[in-house]
Order: sequence, then C-alpha cells, then structure tokens
Amino acid sequence: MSDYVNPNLPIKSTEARVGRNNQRYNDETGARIVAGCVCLNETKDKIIMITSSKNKGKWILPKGGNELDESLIETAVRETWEEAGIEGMVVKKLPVVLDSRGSKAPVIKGEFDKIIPKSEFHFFELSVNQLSMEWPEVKKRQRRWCTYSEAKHELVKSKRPELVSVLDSSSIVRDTNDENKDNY
Ligand code: 5FA
Repeated sequence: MSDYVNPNLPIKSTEARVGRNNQRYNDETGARIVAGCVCLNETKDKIIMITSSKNKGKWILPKGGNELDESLIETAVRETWEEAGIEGMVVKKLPVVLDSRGSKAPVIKGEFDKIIPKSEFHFFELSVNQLSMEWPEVKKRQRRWCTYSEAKHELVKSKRPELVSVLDSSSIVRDTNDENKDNY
C-alpha cells in the first residue's frame, strides 16, 4: 500500500500557472525547488516523456516550480497535468536530485525570469490511470511512451543528467542490462 495519497487536483485547470512570483527557494542554498513525476504504465516498463517548451527537440519529464501555496506532491501532480495531460496515482517519492549544472548554475533567490537559479528536483513515481487528449499545454508539447533505454537515450541527448538520475532511481523495468550504454 502506498504511503502517498494523491492530493485532490484543485481543479483540472484548462490553463497552466505562469510566472515565478510564487516560486519557492531553499532557504539555505538558494536553489529553486522543482517537483515532477516519473509516469509509469501498469507493468512499469514504459515511461511518458514530453518535449521541453523552450527546446522543442529535447525530451524531458513533466516538472515545474514548487509554489508557495503548494506541497511538493501538489506541484508534481499539477505540473504533470498541465504539461502532459496525465492523471494517476502517486506511489512513492524518489530521492532528491540536485542541479547537475554545477558552478555554471547561478545561485540567485528572487524574481529573475530569464535567469534560472540552481535547482533541486523532487520527483514522485506515478502510476498512470488516464491520458487526456486535451490539456493546458497540448499545443506547446509532444508526449510519448518510452522504454527505459529510449528514455535514457533521449535524456542524455537532451543533456539532462539530473533527469537520468531521477529515471534511474525509479522502479521502471529496464529493457537493457547495459547501464553505461549512454555515458556522458
Ligand atoms: N535548465 C536547463 N538545464 C538544466 C539542468 N541541468 N538543471 C536545472 N535546470 C536546467 O527548461 C526549464 C528551465 O530549466 C530552463 O530555463 C533551463 O535553463 C533550466 P526545461 O527543463 O527544458 O523545461 P521547459 O522548457 O519545458 O520549461 P518550463 O516547464 O516552462 O519551465 P520549468 O520546468 O522551469 O517549470 P515552470 O512550469 O515552473 O516554469
């Protein structure tokens, strides 16, 4: 039985929240707090990926900024709906992953729309129940099911090692034994 129950979606919104006015930052490190979901099918051998809105050729995982009026799980479920049109059951929290940009990532606390400060990623594993055909960012993003090796290949191609760590910490069933196939 799961330790986590899904929060009720406040409203299955037709529009995505925008702006960074309510963004939550880590008080000690100044990192931007981001939450998202690893969305798996029932047999846990497929994950849903979406394209980045800023880099349309890059495949990533649904995620976004944790806002001051939300818990981490609420942000993860909201972003998963807004960006990917996915509903499901959260089954567990995955380990926190820190920004992989190292010293290149600015540590800035505040309202800088064009500057993305260092981030910390809080992901949950979600078992997909329903995929809608309409969702807030349907015109901004593509969505597709991937095997573990396809997902890893895309994340490496997108230069997102932090999201590879998230994928590897999930319980996705791997279709390859070769863990180092896509090294950086
Ligand atoms: N970004 C890029 N590489 C990063 C890395 N390795 N670690 C941390 N952050 C990294 O882009 C979102 C932001 O993440 C970019 O500004 C980029 O500089 C930074 P994305 O992850 O490609 O996602 P996206 O283009 O779909 O962006 P949004 O969903 O609009 O933005 P957020 O994920 O920040 O979430 P939001 O919904 O709260 O705005």
